[in-house]
Amino acid sequence: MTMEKKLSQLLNKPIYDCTDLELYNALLQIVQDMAREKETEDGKKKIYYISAEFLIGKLLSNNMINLGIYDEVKELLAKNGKDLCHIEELEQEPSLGNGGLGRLAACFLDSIATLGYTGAGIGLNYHLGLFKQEFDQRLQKETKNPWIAEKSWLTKTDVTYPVKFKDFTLQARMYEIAVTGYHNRTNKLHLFDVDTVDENIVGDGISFDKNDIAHNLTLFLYPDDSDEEGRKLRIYQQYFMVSAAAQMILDECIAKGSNLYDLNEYAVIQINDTHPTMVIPELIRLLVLKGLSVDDSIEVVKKTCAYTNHTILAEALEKWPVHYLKEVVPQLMPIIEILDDKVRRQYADESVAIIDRYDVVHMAHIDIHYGFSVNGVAALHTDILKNSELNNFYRLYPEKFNNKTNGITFRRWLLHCNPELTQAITGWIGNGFKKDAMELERLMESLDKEEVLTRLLQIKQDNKHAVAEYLKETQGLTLNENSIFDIQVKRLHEYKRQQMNALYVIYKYLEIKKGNLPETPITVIFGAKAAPAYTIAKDIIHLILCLQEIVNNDPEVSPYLNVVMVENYNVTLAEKLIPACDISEQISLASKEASGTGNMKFMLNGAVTLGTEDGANVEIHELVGDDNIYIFGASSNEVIDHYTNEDYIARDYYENDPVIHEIVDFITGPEMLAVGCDVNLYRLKNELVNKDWFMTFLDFKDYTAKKEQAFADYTDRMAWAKKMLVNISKAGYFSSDRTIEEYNRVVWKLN
Ligand code: 26V
Repeated sequence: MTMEKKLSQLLNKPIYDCTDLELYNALLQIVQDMAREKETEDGKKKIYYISAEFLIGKLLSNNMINLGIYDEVKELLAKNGKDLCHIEELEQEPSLGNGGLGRLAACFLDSIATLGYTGAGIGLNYHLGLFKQEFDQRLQKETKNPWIAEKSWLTKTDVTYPVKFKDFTLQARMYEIAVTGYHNRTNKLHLFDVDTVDENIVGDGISFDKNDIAHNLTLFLYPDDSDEEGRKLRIYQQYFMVSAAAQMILDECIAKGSNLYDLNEYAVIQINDTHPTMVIPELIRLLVLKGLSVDDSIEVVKKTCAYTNHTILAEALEKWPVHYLKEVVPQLMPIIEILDDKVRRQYADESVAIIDRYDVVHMAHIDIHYGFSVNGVAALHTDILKNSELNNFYRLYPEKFNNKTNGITFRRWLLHCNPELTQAITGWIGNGFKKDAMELERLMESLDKEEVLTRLLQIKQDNKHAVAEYLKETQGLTLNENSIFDIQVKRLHEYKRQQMNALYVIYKYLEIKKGNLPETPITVIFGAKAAPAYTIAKDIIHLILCLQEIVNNDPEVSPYLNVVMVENYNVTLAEKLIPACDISEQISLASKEASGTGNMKFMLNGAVTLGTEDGANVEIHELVGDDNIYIFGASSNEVIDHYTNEDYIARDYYENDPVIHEIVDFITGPEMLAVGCDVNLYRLKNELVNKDWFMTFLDFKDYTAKKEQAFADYTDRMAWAKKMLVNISKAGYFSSDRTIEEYNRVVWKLN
């Protein structure tokens, strides 16, 4: 049946008479039916990717691309006076993730299905997700972010598992979202939920009773953990997720014929950071209940679980006090004690123990001792894990450590978000790159073709226009389409150094005031959410919003410099901003950004990176060469030495460098205090001058110099277009298909 017939049959009227919502609902159903047809019998061994986050983004267009009906539907709608873009606007973005780790999980699910592997994602069905960000008086306010509509991608199932906590038991109900592969099979994302969850218990903003577990369990992703109830709620969530997951996995494997001793021939479990770590003791507990000895259970689980580390930040490596676990999931403590006891018998080194002398459980240590693989997410990150952060473990188990440099799905981050570029590339090198991203290298042959370079510049201009229109319409923001788009979008964290970019804005503002005008106008664009309890991060947002007010309203400055902070940065906004970007800001303090994946998305869309030698920037640098990236700042080794020697003194920079002094004083100067809040601005200045744990001043001078260089180079449009083309053509390595093939070859070994 033609698509036209399918649609009009479902809707019972001609397409041109339908509302966008009717069309959205009909397309949802058609896509779901088509996706279901591509569900295939599971292979013997299956990869279970367990993660607290799956930042999947809107699904309609991506699913249509993967099912091969996107162009047909778009044209059909256009023929009937309907715009697919408007229909897409009706879809709510599921807010099931926070940042890179969650988006990575979503890209991986796409690649697992695209490569035809038997696999599933397992997570939680947060009703209000990560909070929605609103700006009020130039401060971040958090509100709830509901996304589940009456008709959505989520399918309720009859499958439930009991999850027992100390004083009560909850039923975990399984929901499913279809994961379509590109011209391949459909897999599933399983999201567990409790029927009793109640959105009405949420009061002001995102506040709610943290003790009311039956009603709050799956309301929010990362509920505030600044108090004990909040931390225990995280444990409730984590155990709920992994207990349901473990029961489901065992059921599936038994149904396929496993005798449980051979579990690893049927299942491999990838533990995405430490949030799902309790799946290890939980599986052991369940195997023992099914009759295996404790020792056998441990050996089986050891062969089945693999762990990915996504950060070296100490505060993100989870540690739970024994008494919390005893109050929430007492049944796990005897197992964790056995696991600790075995480690202690084998290794005298206190630093690798699971339960430390303060009675705190180190979750990552469970993963490393009782999993068969430990991987970092970029070459430098894995080296740092091996040589410093986890060196004590690396010396015990060198064979477990491996690197898997992150990747991104090109379906979403090129085909969907940048159709004009996709079409142009297809014209230049054919369709092959859509299945084999390495074919993009063939674009290198066009480096001297003027028509290719001019077209690239035109596409960038069109994408700037598109995002400018969108932001005008949705957020009332005005962007200068003829300026350089310099973009930093990512979670807000001091190590990512949005504050350094903001200091540059002050520097440039003062320069323009002095009469030093840039040749091409510049728009510095930010997008970031700060964790609700992270005070300094919220102060940095305040700083940026105040600068936006001052700079954009100063008639002497605004023709040359603008600051834009988009509200509620999410996947949907990323898809619009990334194709329009000229300069991709990847300026983390070297050693701190495990990989970054935004850096890959920007590169693929023809932006040039301005960054430190950190995370995957190192690999981008190697691929594109010195001329096609702007690298600055201290190396990771230098930074690590500064931490070891405790010799970075921020105040010395402030006192000895007149440029830094003037810029930092501006933060609490009269212009800022006229629009900002003195408590926040003084606190931030004080933090920078007296602490600056992430060494903003260390790299500031070099950053400014390289940024100025990039802006100057931008004026030679043809030379710049060549840099863009080199970046696009070398991006193939960062396809998540490559990453997933490596996971499979080295870790999962699916048959
Ligand atoms: C951060 C936060 C902040 C908000 C409160 C809760 C919470 C929990 C965990 C984390 C850290 C999660 C680790 C993470 O997201 N790492 C990122 O993983 C990406 C994918 O591997 C990688 O590209 C990024 O460099 C890394 O920061």
